[in-house]
Amino acid sequence: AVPEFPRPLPRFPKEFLWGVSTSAAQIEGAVEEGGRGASTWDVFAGESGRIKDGSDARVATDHYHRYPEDVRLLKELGVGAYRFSVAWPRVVPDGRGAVNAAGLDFYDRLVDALLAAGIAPVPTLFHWDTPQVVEDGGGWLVRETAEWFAAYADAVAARLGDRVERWITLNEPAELTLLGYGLGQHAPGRELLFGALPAAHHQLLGHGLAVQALRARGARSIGIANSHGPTWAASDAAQDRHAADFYDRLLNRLFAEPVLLGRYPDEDVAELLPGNVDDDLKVISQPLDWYGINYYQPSLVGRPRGEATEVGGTRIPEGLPFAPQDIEGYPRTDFGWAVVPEGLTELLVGFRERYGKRLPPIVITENGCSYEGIDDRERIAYLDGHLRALHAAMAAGVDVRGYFVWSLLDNFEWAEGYARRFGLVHVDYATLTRTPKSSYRWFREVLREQAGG
Ligand code: GBH
Repeated sequence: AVPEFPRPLPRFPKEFLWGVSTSAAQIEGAVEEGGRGASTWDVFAGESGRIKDGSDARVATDHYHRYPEDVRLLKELGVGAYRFSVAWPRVVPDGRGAVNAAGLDFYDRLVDALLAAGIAPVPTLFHWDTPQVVEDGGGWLVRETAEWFAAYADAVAARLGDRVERWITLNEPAELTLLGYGLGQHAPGRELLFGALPAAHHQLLGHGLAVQALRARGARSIGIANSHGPTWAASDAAQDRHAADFYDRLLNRLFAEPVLLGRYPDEDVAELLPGNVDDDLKVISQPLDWYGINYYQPSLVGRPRGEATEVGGTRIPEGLPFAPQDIEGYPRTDFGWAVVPEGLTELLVGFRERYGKRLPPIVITENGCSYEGIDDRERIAYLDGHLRALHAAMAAGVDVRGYFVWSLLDNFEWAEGYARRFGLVHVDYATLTRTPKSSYRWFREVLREQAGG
């Protein structure tokens, strides 16, 4: 039976792009097949104590072998687009140099299967799975990595560019910088605190160089997927507002402004960056066709408390100039993240106010939640609320062209392992059986309704 709608959603524009998202390291498995090289996540998950449930992503959902079934699930669902990521270590196992044709063959088959199902492929070129050899050479802390990334982007575009229309360069460079290089809770497990900032700059430079490589191959629709959320100060006190402003500059504006405005948000941060960044900012700020936003929840931030804290699964050490706090007074997902749909309206309206004409059309490239169970009414409520909030932003004049649910499938949720389930489709990890959840049937109805007259 189709779960009931709380009430019908408002109508979105006819040409609005509806989709779902995944990423390679979280679903593919088959880490030693088809000539794939090791990624930082293979190595990181192999170290004891890194992944909370002791798991790794060697098999994950086995999408590498089961992609025909997953494409059938997408087709049944009725999405117009599917956002997946291409694994750099599958395509260029040594990070630079020789292209592995067998690795590209996999994405070639996937793209053809999607097109045959009437679904637009939307590849992301980098969703955190750096080739380990690149990491061994300094990873995103060094400039060369941006250049190698662009060479890899060129190889992917050369192979898929005749069939792929829309491209995404990076996924959430903020998270890789903070969690991977700053706090060590994601691969590559470095704990450099503010010493992580060169990784932000080099990812952004990699984005700009990849845009150039894609353009040279004729790409006409390119975006980035940045994570953003409104930042709320814990109180009106100056110290809390100052801390929240710092957090906002570090996690939102540091990644939006180089791309949209061609500058870093402030001098303090620019001083921590390598060398003279002015020429790089010209590369980073090349015009995009659209700007992707991954939205999960706002951040509530106050002054430092002189002790480590844990928020939403992230351990924040003491000594930082801010302290994120739990948001009270809203429902929570089973990850502990507050459910705040109106935060999405606030975010989008705020983006338009701040960036005005410099802001290209927006696509919500991820939005979703973690809940247990196959009859997942909470996920329906979450998505329903966020789609209404998105519509409200559009009604207020924000130009939004698409919306992608994270995620099609339950998958490897990074440091959480398999404990957090974000899928519209349940995966039984013992048998790899896929079972559509109530939210899948609900979303299918939404898509039908939106497509109908
Ligand atoms: C995305 O990251 C990833 O792109 C995707 O791979 C992942 O599976 C998915 O989301 C679900 O996690 O204010 O301290 O509570 C999401 C990154 C993590 C960004 C939580 C906001 C809030 C930190 N988000 N974070 S806190």
